[in-house]
Amino acid sequence: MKRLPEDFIFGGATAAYQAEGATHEDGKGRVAWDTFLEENYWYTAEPASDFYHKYPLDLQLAQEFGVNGIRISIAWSRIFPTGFGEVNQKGVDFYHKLFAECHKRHVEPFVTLHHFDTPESLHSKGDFLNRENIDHFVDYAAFCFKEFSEVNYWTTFNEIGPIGDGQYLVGKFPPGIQYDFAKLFQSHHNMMVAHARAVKLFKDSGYSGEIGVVHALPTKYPYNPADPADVRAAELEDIIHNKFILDATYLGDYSKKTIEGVLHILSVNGGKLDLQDEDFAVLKAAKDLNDFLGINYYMSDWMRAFDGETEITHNATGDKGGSKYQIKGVGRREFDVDIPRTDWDWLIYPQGLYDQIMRIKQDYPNYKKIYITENGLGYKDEFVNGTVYDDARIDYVKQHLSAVSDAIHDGANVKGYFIWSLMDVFSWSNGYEKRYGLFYVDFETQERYPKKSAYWYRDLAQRRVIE
Ligand code: BGP
Repeated sequence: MKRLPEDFIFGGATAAYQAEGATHEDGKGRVAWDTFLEENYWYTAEPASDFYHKYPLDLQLAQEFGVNGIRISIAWSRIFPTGFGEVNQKGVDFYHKLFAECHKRHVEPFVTLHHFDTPESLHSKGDFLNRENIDHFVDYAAFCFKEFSEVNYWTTFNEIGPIGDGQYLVGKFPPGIQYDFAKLFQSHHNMMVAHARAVKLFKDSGYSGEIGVVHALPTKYPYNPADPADVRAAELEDIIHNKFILDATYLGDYSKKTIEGVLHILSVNGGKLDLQDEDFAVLKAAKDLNDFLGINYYMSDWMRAFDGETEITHNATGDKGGSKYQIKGVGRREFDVDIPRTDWDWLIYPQGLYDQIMRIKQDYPNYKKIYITENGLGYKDEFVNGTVYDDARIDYVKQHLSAVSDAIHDGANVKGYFIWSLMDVFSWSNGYEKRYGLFYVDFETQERYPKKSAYWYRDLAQRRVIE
């Protein structure tokens, strides 16, 4: 039996674009995803979970089921429809009402400024590859810090890593570019500079509350730990997805090992980076100011050395075995390992969460606090008798919370856990069939139904005991 700390947050996570719907309502500006989904996928962000209208019900359910924290993101294009300039008051009013409802229900809002949804007008000019975007983001952040003084926990970005990965490596996010490592690292870098500038501004302005960043941190292991080539493959893959952005966050610089790995990847795959001296001054000024790190953790990967041609196939449909990931001079993911995996080929490995938390503690001792800001099981839920008997999800969460509890026991400062997701939402590149919620959403009627996991989570939040 393991017990979680008294002040632990048992949260649920959402994101504006995946939950709100109402993409054309009350003056919201377009985002790049609107067009990208229309052109490339079989679904759109309508109706999503209609959180724009249903949020009072979702927060009521959260309160009733013991959920005392919620991750919410602000849609940048509801506040500034074209990314900057004139403010859309209706968007501002919506978020004031939403945060008031959170407080009324004693569900603490953890608010993210950017969760994949750059306004289309800015995205089409290069998104964060264009340094002007950094200024626009910081202006938008400054507006929000001042306007929404009722928010106590701010996150600048959700998952800088997967944005670079989705936009420029796998190509499953707009603008759908593949295998471009220079763009990937440049996007990581420029977004980290934007993060650092926003954090510095928040602290210099003397706002109360806390600020941090949410990184997705999939743990990377060598397929054969005794083979130095596999060890190297895991290291390089870790640099791409984790170490580069962690170094920027907590060192304000890239370690020798990191930069050497990046240069190797670029020498094999082509491309050059634009890293300016003043960027490092900005990163350094913010490196000790992060109040917390949010970790999104779903899976680990096992890497083998690989020198053939780069090829990545994204499994969007949940047909197990449909994934391929091999990068020249980096490595390839081995899916045929003795580890359970989801229908979307995500390898379920709770120990990876423990290892990742302990890695932060050891390699970046200036971290102050960690929240697990996303973790959960994507599943083709079966709706029977007005509910879902999602024992697999309960088991998944239990195992990961157990790993969190072990990390706390071993000295890591972890203060909360947000299940992805509070209610069902749609998945960016997998659609409405991949569900994660504690509450089942009938996307036609927008009715909510507590799943078995919701009752289990309520009991867990009450007793704080993992059995
Ligand atoms: C994270 C995102 C979330 C959510 C989650 C599940 O990367 O922050 O927005 O989508 O992953 O991923 P997916 O929807 O691809 O299954």
